[in-house]
Amino acid sequence: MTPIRHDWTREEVEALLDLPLSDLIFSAQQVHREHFDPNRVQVSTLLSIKTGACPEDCGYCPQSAHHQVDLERERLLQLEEVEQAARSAREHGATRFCMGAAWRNPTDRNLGRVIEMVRAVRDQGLETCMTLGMLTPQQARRLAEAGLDYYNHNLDTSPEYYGEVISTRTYQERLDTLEHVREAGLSVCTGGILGMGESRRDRAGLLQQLACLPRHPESVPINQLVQVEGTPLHGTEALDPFEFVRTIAVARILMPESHVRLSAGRTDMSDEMQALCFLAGANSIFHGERLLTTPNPETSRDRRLFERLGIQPETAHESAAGTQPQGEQAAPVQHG
Ligand code: SAM
Ligand code: DTB
Ligand code: SF4
Repeated sequence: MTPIRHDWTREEVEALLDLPLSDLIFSAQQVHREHFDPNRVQVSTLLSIKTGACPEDCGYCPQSAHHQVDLERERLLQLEEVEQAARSAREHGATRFCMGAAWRNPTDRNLGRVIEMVRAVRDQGLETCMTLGMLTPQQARRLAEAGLDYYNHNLDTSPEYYGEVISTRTYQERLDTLEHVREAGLSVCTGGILGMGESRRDRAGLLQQLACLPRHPESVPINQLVQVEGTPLHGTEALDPFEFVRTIAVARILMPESHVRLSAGRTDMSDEMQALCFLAGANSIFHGERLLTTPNPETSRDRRLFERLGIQPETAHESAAGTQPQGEQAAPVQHG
């Protein structure tokens, strides 16, 4: 069994990224099969519960008030609208419902309203995930007490490249929120965005940060930049698709027990590219025709892709088993 490490050096991570692709995928597949059924993929659906007018200046994001983007702002949704969207997500096969708000951080009053949403979505038998910006330790505890399962808070890129993309907060603030989330007992979802003009060394830096957290995140979303007109990163040179696949494979090797999510950007990927990502160890996706504000593949295309690849969606029970403390997971699935 591959040991779980938290002491990866940047050079070690870069050496993995530099491997011949075939060797890299082979290693990633070996690790993947030790810990997961390779033919199962966890499925989540996203809903933007508060859209646009965000005070942060993230260069990739259509929801920042700093950029001129053609986007309709929406206030915090009503509870009934969230309940309806969750019902539809469940009917389309999602086991987790992820709610995102364009906030730097929630106010305590807003937190009260999102807590009602967590309770309502849980009552429908779905796992819950929220991404609301920075949290204080007390806010993280309130969410955990309400029964929230996951909190998403991305590191996005390497510590050195972060300032090129965002100026309104620091990398350390991101790490602090992740610590508050972990200490509150929530499952952690954190990853990044590729294709923002970063170097391979930056991608290694992001992966090193994630893999050297005191406990690996249960979920690691790897997004490909969705280029939106009016954002500063619109027009960035597209990333070589193999570079994206390599990053997924290295995330799988570094964090053997984590779900690695093939996240934003699938609309721009061929079915063959997505299949390569699954081969490299990706084992979760966002399903549903919208991410937060941008398009995601049609549900019929995803269904057909799963059929063609022989992939079954993970059940809620299976995905909950993956959130046990590290080294204490259920016995790995045997194949062959
Ligand atoms: N405001 C909160 C925050 O930033 O943590 C939560 C919502 S924010 C939209 C969630 C994540 O979406 C960001 O951390 C970023 O990684 C991702 N994201 C935003 N815009 C994106 C884009 N154009 N392409 C890919 N990922 C994007
Ligand atoms: C994550 O890593 N990707 C999702 C989710 N976590 C919240 C968000 C992607 C957003 C893509 C741009 C948009 O649709 O606004
Ligand atoms: Fe705001 Fe989150 Fe978008 Fe940054 S990524 S501008 S914090 S919504």
